[in-house]
Amino acid sequence: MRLSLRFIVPLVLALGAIAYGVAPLVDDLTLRWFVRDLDVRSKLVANAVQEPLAETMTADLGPAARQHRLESVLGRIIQDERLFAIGYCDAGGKFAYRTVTLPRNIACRPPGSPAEEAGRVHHFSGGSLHVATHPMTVDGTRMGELVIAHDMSFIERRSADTKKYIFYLFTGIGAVIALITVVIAELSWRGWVAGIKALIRGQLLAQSPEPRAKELKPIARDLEALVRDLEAERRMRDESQMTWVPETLRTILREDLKGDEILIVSNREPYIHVRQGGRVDVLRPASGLVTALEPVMRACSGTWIAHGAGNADREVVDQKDHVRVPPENPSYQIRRVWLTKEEEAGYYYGFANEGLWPLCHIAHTRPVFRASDWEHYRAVNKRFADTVVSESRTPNPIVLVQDYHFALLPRMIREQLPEATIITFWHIPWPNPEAFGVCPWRAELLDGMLGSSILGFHTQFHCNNFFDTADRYLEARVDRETFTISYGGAPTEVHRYPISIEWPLQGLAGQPPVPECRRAIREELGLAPDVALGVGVDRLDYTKGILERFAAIERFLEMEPSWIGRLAFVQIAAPSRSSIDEYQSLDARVRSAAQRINDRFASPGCKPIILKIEHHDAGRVYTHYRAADFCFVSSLHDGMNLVAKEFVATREDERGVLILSQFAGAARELPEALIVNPYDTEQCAAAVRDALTMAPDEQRARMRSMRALLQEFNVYRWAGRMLLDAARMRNRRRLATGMRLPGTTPGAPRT
Ligand code: GDG
Repeated sequence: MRLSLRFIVPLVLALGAIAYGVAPLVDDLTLRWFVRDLDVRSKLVANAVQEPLAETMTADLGPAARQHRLESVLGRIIQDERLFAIGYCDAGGKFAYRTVTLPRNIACRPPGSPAEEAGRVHHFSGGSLHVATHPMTVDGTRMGELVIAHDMSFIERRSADTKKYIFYLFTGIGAVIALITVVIAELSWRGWVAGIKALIRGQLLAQSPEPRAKELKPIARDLEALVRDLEAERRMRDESQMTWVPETLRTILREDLKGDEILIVSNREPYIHVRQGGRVDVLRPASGLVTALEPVMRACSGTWIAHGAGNADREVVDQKDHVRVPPENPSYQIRRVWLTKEEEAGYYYGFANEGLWPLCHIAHTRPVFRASDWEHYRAVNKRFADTVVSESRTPNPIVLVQDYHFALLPRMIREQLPEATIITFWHIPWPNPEAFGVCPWRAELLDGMLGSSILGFHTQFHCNNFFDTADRYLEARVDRETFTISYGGAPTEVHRYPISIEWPLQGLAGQPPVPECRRAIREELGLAPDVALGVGVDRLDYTKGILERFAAIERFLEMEPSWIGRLAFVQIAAPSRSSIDEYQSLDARVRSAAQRINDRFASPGCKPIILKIEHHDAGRVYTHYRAADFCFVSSLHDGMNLVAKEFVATREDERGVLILSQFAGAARELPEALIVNPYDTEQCAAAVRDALTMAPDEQRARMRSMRALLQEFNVYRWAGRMLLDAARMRNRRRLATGMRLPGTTPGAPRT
């Protein structure tokens, strides 16, 4: 049905019903008014004839003369056009006179009948008459009764007219109301349709225009949620259908990003040149980040900007500090940024690693904030921002900023390249607002990070903490529904991108079979073939909970002395940030704890703790994973923890048990591990016992499930999801700048 008819038809029906109900009421009312009028009129007539009639009836006249006079008196009155008939009843109750028009069935009332107050209505085939009787008295003596009949046809005519007018009135009112309604409805409808269209387009283009009509606000909210859900669903479906290999990233770059320029900024470089003896070697630091992002770089021939930290780095760069890598097949370039010793001490060791690292990890190590470190941090961030700008060939590159070393960088880049798509990934946890709030430069850090287009954390928990922190310390609009924070007008999307490892692990290719690894490592460590082996692999860092892990092993051996001499735990601890006091102290404490436990529980040929504080190459690390019966990850706090994932990935035999701290991001993805609280020594010791006694079938079931997850969510998917989100943003921007939306401001959304 047409929109206007939808309003008119019910209106007409309602008005018709009202008119139908009102007409008889009005009719009845007017009839009563008229009857009352006729009563009064009859009384007037009766009063008017009272005197002549009394004279006639009392005069000394013969019957014929009296009759004649009576006719003359009453005949005059009957000339009134409304007065239809008249009669006079004598004292005996008989008509002494009646006009011929008085219907026969109207008779005189019996003598002595009480006087009538009002007339009666008589209905005849030809119409209705109002008949009133009035007693005629002379000197108080009742002589007879006057019967006066009024024609009521005029009332019926008027009643018909009234009905007609009521009909016209309602028709008129109906027409006017219908017209106004239809015009308003039509205008509102058009407004709503235009508003909804703008909303839909705004949503699809991430413009989120404020609906002009207030009544569209609830629709806008629902629509926003719907579009978001649909988009997330579609993304998830598309992502699951893709096979995540390096080639997939290349396809995304080619098809979704249309070959846009990509720059990566990280503190650590993907290749380090070091002079060893007389020759320059190229080292590739074992890092998940490099594994994930290198295929991106190789595919787009982009530029990776990093601190040139190798002692031969300067020797191999060109005049613009570029070096092409990978050495065997150069396909992208590193742009090295040089830092003085003071800058490195202030920016890297100082503010980043003595300030931000303990600030973001709840590991009960006090952060140290020095104004001089902060100055270096700011200056180095600025240097990197300027480098990004100078390296950028286009006004809108995609810049992938890595980690807590560069919190200020996004805003600094944004100021110089407002069109850039800046994706910042924060590899470490984000604490709650109270913990973060102790930083003297908290607002500056938040402001810097919110220069990003997209801000990524490993877990939703860290994203939520970031929302709370921004909400607490900035005048920002935090929208948890759309995962955006608007600060200074432009929104930053905050999303969860759990990092992962490559699948399958390339390093596995050269690995001997698991039984061979078990045999080789035990032999190497001087252990009997049947000694159970646990493994821990970490940078030597206080957040990794190495001391808590040792305490658990110690407690386990106290609880289960039968395992003394049958269990060894090998801890690989790569030296890290060793110029920082806290790390030196940790080194000493770890060594002494290992010594103490070994002193207590060592037996011939089996030390319970085998501590290897040195860097191992990746292959050696994997062999240890494969040789172990369990892997113990006891981080006090960890963004993700790749060791847990690597251990699972190396166990194609589907054996081995993972003990995993509940405070590592990985615990959210790997619930099949034995999840522990590293602060709870008893619980951790019990987990060691459970791991050592777990039936092979259970080990297999748990491993299989964890391996399936890692296969599906590998590191290429981690990088790919960020690139796809960048592509989605850029696409929206292109559409938005291509077609200006009604109701949107000319300030384009940030991408
Ligand atoms: C940060 C976050 C997040 C360790 N020792 C050696 C060695 N490793 C390798 C491991 C693993 C990597 O280092 C350590 O990665 P984690 O994830 O465990 O920890 P962080 O270094 O603290 O990394 C963390 C990560 O960023 C990624 O976002 O998961 O939460 O803190 O790959 O195998 N590798 C070699 N020799 C060693 O001695 N080759």
